[in-house]
Amino acid sequence: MMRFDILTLFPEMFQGPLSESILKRAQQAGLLHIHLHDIRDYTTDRHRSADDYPYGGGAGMVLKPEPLARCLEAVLAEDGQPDGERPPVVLLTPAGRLFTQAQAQAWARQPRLILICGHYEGVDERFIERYVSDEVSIGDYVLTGGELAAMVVVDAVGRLVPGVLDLSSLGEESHDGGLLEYPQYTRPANWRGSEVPPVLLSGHHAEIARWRHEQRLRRTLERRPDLLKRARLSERDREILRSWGWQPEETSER
Ligand code: 6GU
Repeated sequence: MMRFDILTLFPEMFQGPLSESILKRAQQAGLLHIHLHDIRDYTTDRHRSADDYPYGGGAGMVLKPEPLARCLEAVLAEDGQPDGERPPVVLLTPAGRLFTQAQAQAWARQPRLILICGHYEGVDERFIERYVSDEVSIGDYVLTGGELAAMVVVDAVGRLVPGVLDLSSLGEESHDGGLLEYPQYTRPANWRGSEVPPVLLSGHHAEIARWRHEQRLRRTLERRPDLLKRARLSERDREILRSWGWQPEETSER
């Protein structure tokens, strides 16, 4: 079981994605609990303003620290963790460290995760210093706010919580072992003139496994050569990759 608390100015944005398919079933089964909190409910002025102009000037608006702090303190009090055990408090921001599968695996072992959706030009740094344990980005592009990124994190972490997926689908997946996944085919064997690779119809399990592994190496080399630096590669893998023109870099930090 895992609890997610999401602090946002736009809680309605989450209704669709979290109410479909696997995340819906996992919530119905009590495996995932997702609580949405509207930051604006924790403002105290009559205009309910959650943002203000940046000191020093510049474009856009900055999220004020006090409504965020009041919201987070209320959320933390909702489900008292054992003394001193703070759940990770994650700010979604394009200025964060890149969110990875390894980070998803680490967070999936936690009982609770708090996600704060950044907005506008940013969040008052004093709030971040006082409360935020991790600032993450989901990739090198800019979104209008942290909401879509928070949904990505809930999906990537939630599916790793025991029981959410049938175990079979967790076996090999893209990025597992540091390589991209092999291509998949289903019936018909001839689709509009395109054949399924014959080895997959051969029934030779060892040959199929070898072919799939080579496909993973080839795809990773072509699409994500950066991943090869950290992938778990056998000496035979390195040989194959070198035969395709791969140049392993100097012995690197790992
Ligand atoms: Cl976490 N937030 C925003 N606004 N843009 C992003 C992002 C997050 N990650 C990638 N782009």
